Amino acid sequence: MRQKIIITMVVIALAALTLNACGGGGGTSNSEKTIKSTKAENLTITLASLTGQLKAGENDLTLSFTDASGKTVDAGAVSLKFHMPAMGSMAEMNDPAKLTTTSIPGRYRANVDIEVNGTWEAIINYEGPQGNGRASMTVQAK
Ligand SMILES: [Cu+2]
Repeated sequence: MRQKIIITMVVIALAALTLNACGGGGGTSNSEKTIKSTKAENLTITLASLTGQLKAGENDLTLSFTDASGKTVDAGAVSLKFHMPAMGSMAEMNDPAKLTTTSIPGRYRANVDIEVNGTWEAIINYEGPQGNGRASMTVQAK
């Protein structure tokens, strides 16, 4: 079991080196950890950050679109917002992320100010070369 973990880490490290060699940086951090990912049509949408977590306050995240082969693909116009439904006396909350493209098509920087810790629904919309789609995933801010 332990050996398997070590092998996995070596594979990740090699993958990171490979990405570094041909990706050219530019908004990519190879040490980013997945917060959550989901499928939309034939795409996998992944939300990541350095810590692998979402927290109350300002967050710098990466939103990536990959195809079935794992290749990052341009999704065109993309939006991301975090939604929390009304709870008791607390009104619903919507925290939109500011998205910027990176040097890698299909990988976006997402900056968002999360109002409170708790359960959020990350809602992603995209419109472009991969068609139009919508996906959502539940994310804990803590
Ligand atoms: Cu709430």
